[in-house]
Amino acid sequence: MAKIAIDPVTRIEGHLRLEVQVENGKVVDAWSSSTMFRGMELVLKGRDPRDAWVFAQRICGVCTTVHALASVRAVENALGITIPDNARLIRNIIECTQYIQDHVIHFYHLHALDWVDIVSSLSADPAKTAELQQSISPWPKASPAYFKAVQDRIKTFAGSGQLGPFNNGYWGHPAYKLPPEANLMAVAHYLEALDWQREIVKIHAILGAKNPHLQTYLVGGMAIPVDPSTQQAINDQRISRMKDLAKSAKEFVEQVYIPDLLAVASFYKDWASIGGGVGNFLAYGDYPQSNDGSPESLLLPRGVILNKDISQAPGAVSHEKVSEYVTHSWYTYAGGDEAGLHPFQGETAPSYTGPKPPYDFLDTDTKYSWLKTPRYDDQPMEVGPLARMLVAYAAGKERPKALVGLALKTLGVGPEALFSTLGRTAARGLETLLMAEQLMGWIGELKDNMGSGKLAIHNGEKWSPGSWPAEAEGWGFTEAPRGALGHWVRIKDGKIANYQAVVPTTWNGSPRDAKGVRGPYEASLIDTPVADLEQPLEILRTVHSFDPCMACSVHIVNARGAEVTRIQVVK
Ligand code: NFE
Ligand code: MG
Repeated sequence: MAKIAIDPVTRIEGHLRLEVQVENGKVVDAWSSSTMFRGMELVLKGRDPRDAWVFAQRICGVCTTVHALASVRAVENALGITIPDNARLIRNIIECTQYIQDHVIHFYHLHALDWVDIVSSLSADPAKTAELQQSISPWPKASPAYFKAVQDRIKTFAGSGQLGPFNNGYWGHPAYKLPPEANLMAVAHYLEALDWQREIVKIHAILGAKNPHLQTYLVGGMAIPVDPSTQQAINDQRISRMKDLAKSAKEFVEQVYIPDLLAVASFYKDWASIGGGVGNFLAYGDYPQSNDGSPESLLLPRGVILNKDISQAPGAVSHEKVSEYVTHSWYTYAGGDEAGLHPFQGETAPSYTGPKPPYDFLDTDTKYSWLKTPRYDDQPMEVGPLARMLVAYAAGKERPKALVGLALKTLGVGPEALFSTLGRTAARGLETLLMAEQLMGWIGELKDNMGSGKLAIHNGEKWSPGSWPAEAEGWGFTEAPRGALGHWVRIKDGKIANYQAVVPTTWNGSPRDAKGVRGPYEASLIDTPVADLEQPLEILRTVHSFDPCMACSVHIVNARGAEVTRIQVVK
């Protein structure tokens, strides 16, 4: 029996520590701890609710814009404010662009090196790599000379003794299974994706003035005018620029990401039975196709799946069933730490009781994380692309169902393979394709509205606090790239009385609840094989498949004891 700590887990956003107990080469227990606290919910108290989105958006530097969206929706919900159609479309386009950029970055820059051995790519035959590339996709960057140039670039890095961004990998680990040519192809796409992601996100610059942290949200709509007759607004020229960007984004997803995903997955089918997790899935759903505010209007449906049961329609979701526990978190609740609180009654009272760094292990019988523990109807829930694709699948949504079916058929595995590390990673890719297919449509609808003189972008009817009730409360749901995101706001006398964000990584990375039930990261690591305790590559595979973001999920970093990754082993 050995216990290891990985701290910090890298190629994620923020500070995550994992403690894992290993017996006979397999994980038998796991604890997930966020080692950073930020307190953004406290920053929001007392402010004008119309300003909340500007602050809430700073919860993260990765998923940024979804916090602005959840925030304006929460305030609109509290005050009964509706938005014009153009605002709905612009919000959809912004969010969809974010999914596509974020998922591609995750696959290539945060997750691929768990499966792709950079050092092995140095021994690839560039001509055979070109053959492989041409056999899986019509992507034009496919010549032997191109792959030779990529290989030379990596050799120069390696020759200088500096692998740069590829330093510190577990190269040569026995769990790497790709042939050298597949490794070289993936490395080429890692580098291409760095340039590609900078282009697609220009849609954010067009609609939001910049990225990250877009500037054009407003309670009641958006602050970017739509007007074909001026240079300062969304006009025909900007629409066609966005269409060009959407077209090349879709090409990259279709011709690079999806073929790579399937090619890599075909070597790692054993990961279709590892990393399953809690088996419950929650999706708030998103991308309204109309302005009626109904769950039925959502392109990605809302629903809850229990015990991996996708044979029937997902259950309905009510925000009232969400609660957060702090039994194992470094917070206290005024009424005691055993009961969960609904976010309207939520409290953010930090109370660190953990060890002072440097320390060996956390006392996981007590409090051990800055993450709270969200539960839905008292159950742990996995959120994210897998949850969304499963809910869409179970709801019988045609396109998601077809994409999931196609992937399963290509890999020769059954639907049970979805409940795994591989399923999580595959679902993210399929969702990216689904969204890349949608993007052009919303840009087209915006153009059509403009053509027919529908230029409204903001509904100012209830803009003035004088028209608000003395007290109001509201909730805003979105689906952030990493999963279900909710903001809850209570407004009193025109100011924020309480603000709570319950975030995807808080759901997935949560510590145990009051009953001792593990969160999704913790549960998914059970039974994971670990070949080498000093190089826990397999653990990274599963935890990376969730795409952790601790910045979002804890919303003070202790500078003491700062180290570059520490793998600590006690045998
Ligand atoms: Ni900071 Fe986030 C997303 C949100 S987090 S990345 O997606 O909301 O879990
Ligand atoms: Mg919170």
